[in-house]
Amino acid sequence: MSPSPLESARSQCPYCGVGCGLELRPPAAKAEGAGEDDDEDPSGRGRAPCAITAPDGIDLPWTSRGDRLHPSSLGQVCVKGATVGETLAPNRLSQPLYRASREEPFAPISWEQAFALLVERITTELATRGPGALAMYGSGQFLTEDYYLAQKLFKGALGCNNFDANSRLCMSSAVAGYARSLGSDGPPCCYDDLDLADTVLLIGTNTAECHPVLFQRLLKRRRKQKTRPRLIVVDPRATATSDAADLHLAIRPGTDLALLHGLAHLLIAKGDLDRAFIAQATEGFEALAERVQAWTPERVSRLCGIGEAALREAAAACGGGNALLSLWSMGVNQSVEGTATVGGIINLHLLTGQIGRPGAGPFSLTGQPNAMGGREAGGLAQLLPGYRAVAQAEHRAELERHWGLAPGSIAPEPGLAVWQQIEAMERGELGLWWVAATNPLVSMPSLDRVRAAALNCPLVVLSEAYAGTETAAVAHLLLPAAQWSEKQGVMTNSERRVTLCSAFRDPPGEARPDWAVFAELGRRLGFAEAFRYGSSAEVYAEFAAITAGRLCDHAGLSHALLADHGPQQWPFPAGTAPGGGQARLYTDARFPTPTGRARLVADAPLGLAEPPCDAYPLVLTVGRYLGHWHTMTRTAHVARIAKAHPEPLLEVHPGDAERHGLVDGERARIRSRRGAVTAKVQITERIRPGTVFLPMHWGASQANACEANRLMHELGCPMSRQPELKAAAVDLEPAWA
Ligand SMILES: Nc1nc2c(c(=O)[nH]1)N[C@H]1C(S)=C(S)[C@@H](COP(=O)(O)OP(=O)(O)OC[C@H]3O[C@@H](n4cnc5c(=O)[nH]c(N)nc54)[C@H](O)[C@@H]3O)O[C@H]1N2
Ligand SMILES: Nc1nc2c(c(=O)[nH]1)N[C@H]1C(S)=C(S)[C@@H](COP(=O)(O)OP(=O)(O)OC[C@H]3O[C@@H](n4cnc5c(=O)[nH]c(N)nc54)[C@H](O)[C@@H]3O)O[C@H]1N2
Ligand code: SF4
Ligand SMILES: [Mo]
Repeated sequence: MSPSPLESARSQCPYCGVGCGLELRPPAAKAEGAGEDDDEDPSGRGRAPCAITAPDGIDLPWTSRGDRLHPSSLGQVCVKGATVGETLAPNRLSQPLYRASREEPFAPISWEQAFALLVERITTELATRGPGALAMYGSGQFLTEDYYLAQKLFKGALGCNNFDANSRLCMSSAVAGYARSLGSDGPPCCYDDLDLADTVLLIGTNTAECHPVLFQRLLKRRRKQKTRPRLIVVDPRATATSDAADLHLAIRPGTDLALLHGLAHLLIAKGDLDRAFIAQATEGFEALAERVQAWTPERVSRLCGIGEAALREAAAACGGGNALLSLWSMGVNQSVEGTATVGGIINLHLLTGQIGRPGAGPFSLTGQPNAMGGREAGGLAQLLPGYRAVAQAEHRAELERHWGLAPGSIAPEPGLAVWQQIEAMERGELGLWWVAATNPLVSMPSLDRVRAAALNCPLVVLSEAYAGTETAAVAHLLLPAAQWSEKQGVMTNSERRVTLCSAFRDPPGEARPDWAVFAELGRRLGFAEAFRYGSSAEVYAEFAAITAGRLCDHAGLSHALLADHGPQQWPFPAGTAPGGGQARLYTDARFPTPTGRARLVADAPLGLAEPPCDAYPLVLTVGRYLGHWHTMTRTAHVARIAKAHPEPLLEVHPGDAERHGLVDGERARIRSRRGAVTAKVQITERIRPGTVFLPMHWGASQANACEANRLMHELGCPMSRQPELKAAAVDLEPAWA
């Protein structure tokens, strides 16, 4: 699988959903002077490191640089992509480990023994309690092939829809919102729209730090065109993103939907609408007009805590026939009204006809590198592969035919979303909780409850690439995973572009690709034919065929085509010529709803699930730093990143700091209804009064640990089941008090 030592390899960056192309070079090639012409973002943060330090050639880091041939990123990278080579070898899990109880230390076992344990547990549960006692919690960091085989194994072979993924914490409101308004999931835009938009509305997204290469693309155009695009940022904090904005609406957390209704109110009041588009391509205008009537500029500006003039300015920039591009991520999705807020964003586009046109559309920025592929492969508890839904009988029947299963094999009820999996464990209803490529003991809300629930499950399995993660502390069986760079497969980025990620290094020790583990288990559970694959290319070929005729049509794609012709956008039906994928969806203003019309939705704004009160007077919001990736299993090993972000800081407004007796640089205790953590205080005007911010990255196993999610609650959006990970009510006090 590995290329000869001097070749370079091409892949998609395994971090964020921008999905930049990377060109990877082995240590020897680097030593020959490669890297001097690195292309990186103009901020200068992306320079690839000088990597050769160790004496022996095997574990030397590969180096990476932007792949100029990749159409999504055109050679750009950020600091994470540029340093990924340094993260691949250190601290890996290299053999299966097991312990019968959490009181014992882990001991090595063979894969043979590991599979025997899994088969025994699964067959026992199926025979006694049934498939409902099994659950898997996977990840947007799976390859599409990993995702697809997990669906085929759980939802198909085992008749168990309890597969959910960390995308539940990330993209599920976008998935639900697109489906509700447009009839299907699927971001309709492409990155070229960044170069064509007149107005870019960045709502609940710190694009500069979390999707840096896209943000640099916006800035590059601004440097050239001065007044275009106009940038409007909606975020309770000042961020590197809002620093570049023409207009920063620092709204009170949880008031996004009211703001969006306020914008719709102004557009309707001024008749600043695309009436022909509304008449031909939408439904629900009257109900929306009635709903937003009450959201007057006065009321909205008071509730959101922003000036009325700013609100009017934003409405004028969104309307006026301007090409409007909305970008959003977790500040919108991670909310009890996440799906409704996504609907509010899409409303603006439908009212102004700004969708399916160059430079325009509602563009959800996906977080993880293959969150999109996960959606395509059916990787949430209510989905099936090919943008299909468990609840639809004809979709289940199609999959049963594809998979050669008896009619009725796929259970008709959606499975347990991840928080429901936690509750099921609390009640003792799960006999197997299999976690793969995610670290829930850092990233889930209500962490103390998650920990106790996991300890109540008799077999917790963790498929993981690295040793010593927080989730390993609650596991019985650790399966060493071959990770990106060591397994071949595809990922889809935010603009629906599919990139083949090649295997260019050998996995450590006995580590295996996740898809190969799922296939082997399927064969051992009695599905020898259905899970007989010679390679991941065969797995992908099967998946691609299943998507034929669906919106996310991959049927014309294969590993071979992607290797020969580079990354391609879907829809890509069979017979499409390379480069012939579709850049934008809905260019004909027809939508995949029963009527062909998109739906204007009109929800009542509800605000936060846990609003501040006398006992917990502040809103804690939790997000990300530029350099670190989630729970730091990879980025903690990069010296340059650790130096840039040595520790978590609690951002507090000066007035709040004074009220709570806090001193800059000293430690504070942050308390919510669920627990308390401490962190160093950073007093700053950049955060809204009444709001404080912590990063999500430092779990219990890190130096400077600060388990922010012990404070967060699990209440989620009723439509998407996405938890409100952006807001919990907290109180502060000096840590020495
Ligand atoms: N550097 C880095 N980049 C990443 C990741 C990473 O770990 N590190 N992870 C990737 C993943 S999986 C994801 S999902 C994305 C996340 O990307 P983003 O969503 O951009 O990142 P966050 O920092 O979680 O949150 C974005 C902003 O939401 C704001 N916010 C909080 N509450 C509200 C609110 O009520 N309304 C509004 N409008 N805004 C609010 C926060 O102040 C924050 O600045 O990043 C991806 N890229
Ligand atoms: N309060 C708060 N909480 C949040 C968020 C927030 O904004 N605020 N954001 C949420 C969001 S959007 C997300 S996406 C989650 C992210 O949270 P997690 O998914 O828990 O974070 P990661 O650290 O990316 O975890 C991925 C794990 O998979 C391992 N891994 C890497 N590659 C492979 C592989 O190929 N196979 C296997 N088996 N393992 C592999 C890594 O070592 C790592 O331990 O956090 C969520 N939690
Ligand atoms: S912007 Fe995202 S995909 Fe691109 S190099 Fe940075 S982390 Fe990787
Ligand atoms: Mo995410």
